[in-house]
Amino acid sequence: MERPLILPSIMCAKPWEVREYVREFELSGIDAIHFDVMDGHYVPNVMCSSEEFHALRSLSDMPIDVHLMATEPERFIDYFEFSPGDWVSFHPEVCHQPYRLLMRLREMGLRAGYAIGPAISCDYVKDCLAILDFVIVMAVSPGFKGQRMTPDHLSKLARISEVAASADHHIDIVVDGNTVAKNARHMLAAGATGLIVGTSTLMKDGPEGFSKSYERYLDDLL
Ligand code: S6P
Ligand code: MG
Repeated sequence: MERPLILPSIMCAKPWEVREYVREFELSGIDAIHFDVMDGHYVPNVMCSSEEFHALRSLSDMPIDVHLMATEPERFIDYFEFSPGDWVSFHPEVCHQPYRLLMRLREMGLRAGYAIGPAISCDYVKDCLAILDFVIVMAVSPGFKGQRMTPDHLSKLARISEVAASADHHIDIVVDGNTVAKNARHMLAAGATGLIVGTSTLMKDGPEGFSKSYERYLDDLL
């Protein structure tokens, strides 16, 4: 089995741990830093501003994966100075013109994705297959770290993976939420190609343990 993409979720770091975590991420060779923007409207929580995004960028050139948990995500794009190769995803059901926004992100040289929450139709993926670079499939309701995988997540993930596999280009399927090894094995079997890791896995013990836990986690999965 191929190594899955690993994307640590920076909202799971305490502010004073961010610098050291970033150093650990670089040593470990993770694939992108997951950055959760929460607007207090689409989700009942507020997290990760554009200022914090720019501070993070000043620490590292690694790609940043911006997950916009925001109503009308199109209004947020201009606040971020993205770099080519960054990832940006949004929840299509709260975007007025999701197709147009995906196209715009791609034209900006970014990887464009949907984030699909529980209870949100897989048809969003089907209808934009030609222009999606990745899909974040949420194993939890968006808004908080430290939640449990929903009981029907794996079957939904399998349905989305099957749809994505019918595209004529590669679409990454990345799971967000509660990706502990015992869940992640099933997630990979259901077609996931990437895992967002947070408090339930590699970021529960602080930055010191990250690289070791990262290796152990991959050994457990492969
Ligand atoms: C949740 C957010 C996520 C979390 C991540 C936390 O709304 O989109 O990216 O940060 O899921 O991971 P964990 O291991 O605490 O579930
Ligand atoms: Mg997220």
